[in-house]
Amino acid sequence: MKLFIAQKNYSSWSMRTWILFKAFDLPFQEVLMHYPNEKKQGGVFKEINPAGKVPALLDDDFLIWDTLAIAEYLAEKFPEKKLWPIDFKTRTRARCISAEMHSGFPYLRELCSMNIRANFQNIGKKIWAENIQLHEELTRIEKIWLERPDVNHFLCGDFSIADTFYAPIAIRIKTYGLPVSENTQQYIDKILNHFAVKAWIDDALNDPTLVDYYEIHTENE
Ligand SMILES: N[C@@H](CCC(=O)N[C@@H](CS)C(=O)NCC(=O)O)C(=O)O
Repeated sequence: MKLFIAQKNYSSWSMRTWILFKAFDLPFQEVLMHYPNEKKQGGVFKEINPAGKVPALLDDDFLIWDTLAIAEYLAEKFPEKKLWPIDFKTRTRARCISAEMHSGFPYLRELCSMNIRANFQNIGKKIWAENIQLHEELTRIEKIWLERPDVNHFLCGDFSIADTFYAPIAIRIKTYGLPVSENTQQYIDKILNHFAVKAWIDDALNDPTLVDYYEIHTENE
């Protein structure tokens, strides 16, 4: 299977799928695409996916696009790996919170775009002070994380697809220095220390390529 992703420093949707492959030791070949130098509307990766987005997965000649659909495809293709929790209701909850991430939190996504190499503490304070909607979204995320079975567990017990959906949020909270509870910080530490997440972060830190429009905050720090 070929997994098409974009630069690891910036591409949070690519990250979700990539760490899923790594965490569950699924076989894949990574194909790194590059964001164009200028921001364009309408999906820039049309040569690999008619929807123009990454991640996209090619299994022989069968294309699967969109993070949630890829996660479901992998869960069905490798049932023995248990990518979703085994228990029916826990699995349903994992699907609910993954879907909520997939379709929600527009302010956090827009205002605090992922940039793993960066340290945007100052700009983060400004963004936090000026955007009440961000407070509401972070409160909701903290509630989801607080509801994990135990402080030492992942979101639905063992590491699952749900954790891959929230891993880039942990990175954003760190990069922008967003204020969170001790319990939230414990989840952030746990997810950022997962071997698959660490592997992605290491690759991002070692990638020198810059995408100017994702570095917009750098000028203001
Ligand atoms: N709903 C899609 C979103 C994917 C997405 O927005 N990917 C970004 C990279 S993180 C992308 O391809 N951006 C390029 C563009 O929109 O032109 C998914 O879940 O996979």
